[in-house]
Amino acid sequence: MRTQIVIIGGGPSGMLLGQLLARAGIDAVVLERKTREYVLGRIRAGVLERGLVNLLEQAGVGARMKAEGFVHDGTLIAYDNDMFRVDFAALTGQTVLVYGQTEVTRDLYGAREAIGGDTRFEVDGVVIHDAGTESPFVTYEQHGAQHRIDCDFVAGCDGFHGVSRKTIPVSVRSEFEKVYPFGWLGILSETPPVNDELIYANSDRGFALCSMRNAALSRYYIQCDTGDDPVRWSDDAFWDELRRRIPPQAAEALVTGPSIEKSIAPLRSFVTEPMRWGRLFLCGDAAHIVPPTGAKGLNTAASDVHYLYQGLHQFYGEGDPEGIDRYSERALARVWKAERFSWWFSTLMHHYPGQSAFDKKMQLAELAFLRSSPEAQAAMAQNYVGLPY
Ligand code: RFL
Ligand code: PHB
Repeated sequence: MRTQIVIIGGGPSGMLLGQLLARAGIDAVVLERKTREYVLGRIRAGVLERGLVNLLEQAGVGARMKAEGFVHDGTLIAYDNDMFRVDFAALTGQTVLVYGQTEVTRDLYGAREAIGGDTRFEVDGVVIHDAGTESPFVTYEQHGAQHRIDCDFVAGCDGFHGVSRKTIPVSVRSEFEKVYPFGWLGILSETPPVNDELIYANSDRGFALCSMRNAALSRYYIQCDTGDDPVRWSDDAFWDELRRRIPPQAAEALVTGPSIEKSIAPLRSFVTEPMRWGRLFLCGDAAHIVPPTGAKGLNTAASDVHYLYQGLHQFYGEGDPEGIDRYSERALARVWKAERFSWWFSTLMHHYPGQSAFDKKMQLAELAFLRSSPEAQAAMAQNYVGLPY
């Protein structure tokens, strides 16, 4: 068969791109390795920038997000048993929306089904052929049968472990990586959030984050060792450790309960360049990873989708390749700024194994500066709410 765009990966990047293309009358087939239930079972991002919110509205999936998402106009930063607030709305005139990636993906699946979009689940052995030529095609296996799809372009939206990035020859690919010496142990619990805004906490015992999905569903994280295993953490042990890392007034207000999900995520900064090779475009985690501090992963995936969608729209609508030709350059310019912010915020907030007393003093001095300087807070807020596309 033939389609205009083969999208590899049915995560948020692939589904958002598919939906925007469909609304512009551009055909795409989405190939996803897992089942729909598996994808929707992954608990990931929770904070959406305005740019992503706008794109979801443009894709026609804004209704539930608008009704159920929580507008956050600031965040709390804790250190030394105390907290201060960064007021996004006052400093930037903008806010963020707390609405889970699971719900975003569910809404996108619903919308794609409603328009009869072609999404193929449980595909195996995806191979991208001839991406360096004018006539690429993709082969894969599904339920024991071999398939081939010819297309104009391939969008590699298959996450960090996908095949798309590896299809770009090593001779043209440069990779930049930093692996942090810790991970995040996260739990989801059906308890009211400890606070109506997120709390990012720097403590001598390690970083902690109090987040949420809705008024009755909380998401908490604590920094852990990279080799740690979630099964070694009982719920009680998690809650006790969280209480020790957040200021006393938050620890006292914390409502605990059984966890309904518990997992560990490693922390990594990673960028591959270029994000385009011939007729293959990389989007989202397939091209870059950020540590979750600052909530930039899904939001940076969204800015890629924006640039790629604009480029394809310009190509099919006006016959002008300028947008796809400049895709990699435009996407990377914004990616690197999100990388910088996530790296800065991670470095500021975590306890590093073997951290010297001097390094700890540097973190505390920077936190004290951030607390006292409206200009420093404005720079932080500007990055947190999302840089313009
Ligand atoms: P995904 O979500 O990894 O989706 C890729 C999809 O491709 C499929 N796939 C394949 N399909 C076919 N053939 C193959 N060979 C394939 N290989 C893979 C996979 O099954 C999958 O369905 O990438 P995408 O779409 O680019 O989306 C990126 C986001 O998921 C990611 O950036 C965020 O979740 C990162 N992130 C956060 N981002 C934010 O913006 N705000 C946050 O608050 C935030 N919190 C987080 C996070 C990530 C976390 N973890 C677990 C990594 C919190 C955590 C704990
Ligand atoms: C989340 O709610 O999962 C979350 C929120 C903010 C972050 C990272 C993760 O910086």
